[in-house]
Amino acid sequence: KTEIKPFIALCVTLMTTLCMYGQKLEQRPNVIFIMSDDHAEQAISAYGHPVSQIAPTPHIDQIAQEGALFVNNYCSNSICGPSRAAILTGKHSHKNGFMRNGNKGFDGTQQTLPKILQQNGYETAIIGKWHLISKPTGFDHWEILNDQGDYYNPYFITAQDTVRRMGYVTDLITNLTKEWLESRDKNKPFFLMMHHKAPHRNWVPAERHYKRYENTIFPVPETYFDDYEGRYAASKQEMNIYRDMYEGHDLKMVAGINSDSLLYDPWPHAFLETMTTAERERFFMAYRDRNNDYYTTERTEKEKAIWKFQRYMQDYLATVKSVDESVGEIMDYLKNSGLDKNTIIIYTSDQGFYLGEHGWFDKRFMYEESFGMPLLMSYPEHIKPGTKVDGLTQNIDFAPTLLDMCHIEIPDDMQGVSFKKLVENNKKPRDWRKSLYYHYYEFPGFHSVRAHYGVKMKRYKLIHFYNEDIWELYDLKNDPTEMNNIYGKTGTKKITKKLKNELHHLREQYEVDEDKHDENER
Ligand code: SGN
Ligand code: CA
Repeated sequence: KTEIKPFIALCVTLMTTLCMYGQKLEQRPNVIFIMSDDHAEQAISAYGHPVSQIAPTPHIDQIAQEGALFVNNYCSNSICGPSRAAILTGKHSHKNGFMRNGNKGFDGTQQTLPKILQQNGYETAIIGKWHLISKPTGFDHWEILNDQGDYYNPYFITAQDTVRRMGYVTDLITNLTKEWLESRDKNKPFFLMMHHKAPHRNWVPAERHYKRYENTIFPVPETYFDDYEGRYAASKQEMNIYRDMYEGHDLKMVAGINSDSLLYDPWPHAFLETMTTAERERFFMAYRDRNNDYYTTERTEKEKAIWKFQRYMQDYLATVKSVDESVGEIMDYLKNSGLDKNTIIIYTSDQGFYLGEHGWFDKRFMYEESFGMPLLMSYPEHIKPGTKVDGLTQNIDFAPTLLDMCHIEIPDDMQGVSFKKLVENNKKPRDWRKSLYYHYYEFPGFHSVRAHYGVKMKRYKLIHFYNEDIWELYDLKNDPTEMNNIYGKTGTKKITKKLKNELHHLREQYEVDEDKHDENER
C-alpha cells in the first residue's frame, strides 16, 4: 500500500505535465508577418502624420486598434537586405554577415527564426520580396520575387521553377498568400511572411489607383529646402526629389505635350517593358493630362521642385493604397476562417523612408524618418486593443519576441530581446534598454550616403561618420527634425561624453570589431 502512493503521485504529475504540454501546443499562436518595402511611418495613418491623414490606411490602422502601435521602433541598418537579415536572425549586420545589398548572398546555413519555428512544429512560408540573393532556407514553402521584383506581371521563383504571373504585384502576393493559407497543413500552427514589393521605388500604382490622388495636394515638409548646414554627409547625398529623381522612371514625366516617351529613364523603359501593350497605353493615358499641364504652365525652379514632390506623393500613396487593401483582405480571410482568434498579426516595413523631409526620398541615414520603422501588432486576448508601446524596440527583437510568444526557447546568441512583456502587459520592465545601436555600411553605393554608426537615447542621438571622422549630435526634444547638429557646441560636453560611453558599451555588448567593419562581405 505504502509503495503505491508515490506511484499514483508520479502518475498525477505526469498527466498534469502532459495536459499542460498539450494545452501549450494547442495555444501556440499562428503568426502572419506582413512586411512592405520602404513604407514610412509618415504614410500610415495610425501614426498621425499629416500626409497620412489625407491618404489614410484604415486596414493597417486596424491592427493597432485591435492591438498595439509601436512608436519607438527602429531598424539596425536602414537598407533592405540587411534589415531582412536582422529580422531573420535577431542579430546585427556584423553578426549575421549581411551588411549591405551586395553581391554576396545571405548565409542561409545559420540559425533563423523560420528554421527554429519549423523545428518546433510550425509550418513556414514566405511569399513576395526576399532580396537576400541566396535561396530561402527554413521555409516549407517559398515563392519569392526575382530580385527587387516588378510592379506589373512579375516573375516569381520557387524551389521548382520561375514563373511569370500576370497582374499587379501587390494583388498577386495577396492572392498567393490566401492560396497558401487554404492549402497549408491545418494540423500545424503556421508562420507566414507576406512581403510586399510596394511601395518601393519607382512607385507604380495599380491601374485602379492611378488617379486616386491626382488632385490631392500634400503638405510639403518644412525641411524640403534644407541647405544641410553643419551636416557634411547630408550635404553629400544623392537622394533629392528635385535633383536626383529620374524624371521618366520615377516621376513618370514624358518628353512633352501629348508625348508617351519618358523624359529620362536610366534603365530604358524597365518598368514599362513588363506591362502589356494595353497596360502601357492605359498607363500613359492616366498621366497624360497632368503631364500636359506641367508642360503648358510656366513654373519657377522652386515650383517645379514642389510639383515633383506632389507627383512623388501621389504615386507613393497610391501604391500604399493597394498594400492597405491587401492587409484588409488578409484580415478578412483570418476573420472568416476563425483563424483571427489565435493569430499574431504583424505589420512592418524593412525600414523607414523620406517623404520629402530634407528634400529627400530613400533611406539609409540614422535620422528619424529612415531609422524609424513602423510596427503594428495584434494578438487577441493577449494584447489589449489600443496599446501604445513607447519603449525602444528594434528589428533584432522581432525573432526573440515571436519565439517567446510561441513558447519556444530563445537561443543565447540572438542579440535582440523579447518585447513580449512590453506589448502584452503594456509595462516597461525597469531594466528595459535605454539606448539603440545603429550601423549603416553601404558606401560607396546608390544615393551616396556615407557609412556611419551611432547611438540613440530617448532625447539625444549621436552619429559618427567614421570614414570622415565627423560626429553629429541632435537634441530630439528641441530639434525633432534634426536640422541642428550641436556636436562640439557649448554646453554639450557632458551629454556627448555620456553618449560616447553608451556607444562604446553597445559596441562592446554587440561584439563589434572595430577593424572588421566590412570583412564579412568581401
Ligand atoms: C534600387 C533603387 C534605389 C534603392 C535601392 C535599395 N533604385 O536600386 O533607389 O535605394 O534599390 O532599395 S531603382 O531605381 O532601381 O528603384 S532596397 O529597398 O532594396 O534596399
Ligand atoms: Ca526597403
